[in-house]
Amino acid sequence: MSYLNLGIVAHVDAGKTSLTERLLHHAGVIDRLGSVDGGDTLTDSLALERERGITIRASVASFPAGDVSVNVLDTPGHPDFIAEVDRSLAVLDGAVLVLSAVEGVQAQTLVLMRALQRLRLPVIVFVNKIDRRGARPDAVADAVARRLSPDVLPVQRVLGAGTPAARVEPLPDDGLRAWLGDESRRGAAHPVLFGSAVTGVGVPELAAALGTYLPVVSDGTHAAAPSGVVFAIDREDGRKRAFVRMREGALRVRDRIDLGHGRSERVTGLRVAHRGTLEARSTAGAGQIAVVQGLATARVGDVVGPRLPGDERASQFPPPSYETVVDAVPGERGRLYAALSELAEQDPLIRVRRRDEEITVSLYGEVQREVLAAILQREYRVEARFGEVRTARTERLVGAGHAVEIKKQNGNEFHATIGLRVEPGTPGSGVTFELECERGSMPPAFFDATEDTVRLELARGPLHWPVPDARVVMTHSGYSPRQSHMHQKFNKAMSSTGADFRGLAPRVLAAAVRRAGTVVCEPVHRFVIELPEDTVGPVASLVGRLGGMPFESRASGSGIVVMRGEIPAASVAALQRDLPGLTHGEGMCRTEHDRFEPVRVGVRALRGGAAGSAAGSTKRTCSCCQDGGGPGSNCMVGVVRN
Ligand SMILES: Nc1nc2c(ncn2[C@@H]2O[C@H](COP(=O)(O)OP(=O)(O)OP(=O)(O)O)[C@@H](O)[C@H]2O)c(=O)[nH]1
Ligand SMILES: [Mg+2]
Repeated sequence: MSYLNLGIVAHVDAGKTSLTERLLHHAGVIDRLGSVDGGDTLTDSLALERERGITIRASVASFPAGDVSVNVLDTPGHPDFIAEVDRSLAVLDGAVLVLSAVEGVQAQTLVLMRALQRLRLPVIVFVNKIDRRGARPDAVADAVARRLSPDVLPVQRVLGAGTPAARVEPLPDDGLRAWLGDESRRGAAHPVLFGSAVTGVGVPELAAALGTYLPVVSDGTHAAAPSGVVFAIDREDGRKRAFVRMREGALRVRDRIDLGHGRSERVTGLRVAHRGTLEARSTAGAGQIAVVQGLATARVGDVVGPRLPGDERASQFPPPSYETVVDAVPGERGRLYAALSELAEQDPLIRVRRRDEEITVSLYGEVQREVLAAILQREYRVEARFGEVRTARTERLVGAGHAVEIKKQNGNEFHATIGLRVEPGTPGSGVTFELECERGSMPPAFFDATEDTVRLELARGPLHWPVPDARVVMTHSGYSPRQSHMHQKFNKAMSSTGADFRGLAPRVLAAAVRRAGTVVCEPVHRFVIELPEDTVGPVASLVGRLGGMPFESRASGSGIVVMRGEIPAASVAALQRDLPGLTHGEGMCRTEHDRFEPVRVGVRALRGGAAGSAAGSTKRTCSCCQDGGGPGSNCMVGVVRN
């Protein structure tokens, strides 16, 4: 058997779910054609998706196309749910990039095409909605060639565009078709097809094109050890399920599999996507999507069994730039935290932090927040109250700092000696913990207690934002061995316990961090704006007013200018809001997280240079920070120094 794992990707509302429904109907997998507007498609199955008419979770269905079994992943188009697309991209053999023949190339179309190109994934471009009034299939095909990739070739033309009678006709094969097949299967060129997910025109042709222009995987030998990648986690009746794209070998019920990091689990149930449903099977082979039960510790991104080249891949999209505080009625906070942690397990790009009574979640935007609130209420029966969405800031160490406390000296009431030196870590390096003292000088449990506490405490720096990157070195250690008075039991008052190290470490760390000093950083986005030539001046001054900086504006022909630059993430919403008014509705902007940069006081101007940060240039002492600062205060920047 041959398989094709196919992603349907596009800007929001281009028609991915409608097209998926059509493909399933055409293949005879569903008898009755559902519609997004009627809220009864197969792949938008969540109640929330049906009510809102948008896709929130990627979902899998399977249909036959010739002798190929296609697993289709219908993905969300709204940028707040980009993490779903990211996870799907990890397991695809090819994609259909859908455009609307009316709206043409849109912001998310460009973002997605770039990610597909980086991954060298074969792509068929499908120009949908040719029946809708205002459809301009030829102009859209030109825009695809100009803005997405010059290596595209339309293989059809459209007759009667913009009317319900619109139809497609194959272009004569001028000898290029065989070449296009080869190039397309290796991701180097892309055919352009047309159609309508509403009238069904062009859908049989698209189904037939899948096997021609996209590579298929044959399930090959079952002799190899089973190997695959976990790309999604969800729960069914409270039981965790892992979605695994099989790469090699065959996975069987009752197999014990290695998930890495010393985790070994037994498969207790197995299903595969088969036609419109998930069907119980005893094995799943290469190319199939297996829904596996029993993997209690599985996480998205885990490699099941032996690692193969390409299994480990970085996220194609930047982390969320926003966050919000979440609260529940007293007594429900524990349940709220448990629910959020479960949701974060399904979506690794959501980070949940808890300090004292405050729970914070990171987010891509407002729509994601609304959806999260609805999921908490319906699936977990927790009434969550969300604060305002604000940019997720971080603290960066400015220099090195050192602090030591010796047991039972100078007011140290703990049976523990801890010395810690902190130094700035390179952005993105995370927290590292090293020992400069002898590992054998103390029971390992006390080192572990110190390290765990350090990591926990760095989740909130002195200005209350997380310190994501730091090198922490333990320079001093000491403990009181187990002892007791004659004929008495172990005496806690005389001997060290883990609690002594957990109690002392926050104090030593805080002193070291205070000496090092921290600066508050905010996410900065890179932007690309396409706009009419006569609107460059007003748009450049809008960008400046919002604290951003245009770096270059380049004419790209036909009166369109491409402006590049950077802007604080906090201003992106205002830029998106004001752009249409300044550009006769024609301006199009996409932004992408670039880096964290120290927040400026007063003038929110960024440096004129390219990427890179200059923490040193923004060092200021701010009295309000020393009083606490952080979220909720008016403070924009703070360096706390002893
Ligand atoms: N006229 C016309 N309307 C279409 C066509 N395809 C989809 N639509 C309509 O466009 C709207 C969005 O369709 P969806 O299929 O939900 O689009 P989507 O890309 O899945 O949207 P998200 O998943 O939310 O990103 C619905 O109202 C559809 O009925 C088409 O070919 N022609
Ligand atoms: Mg959809």
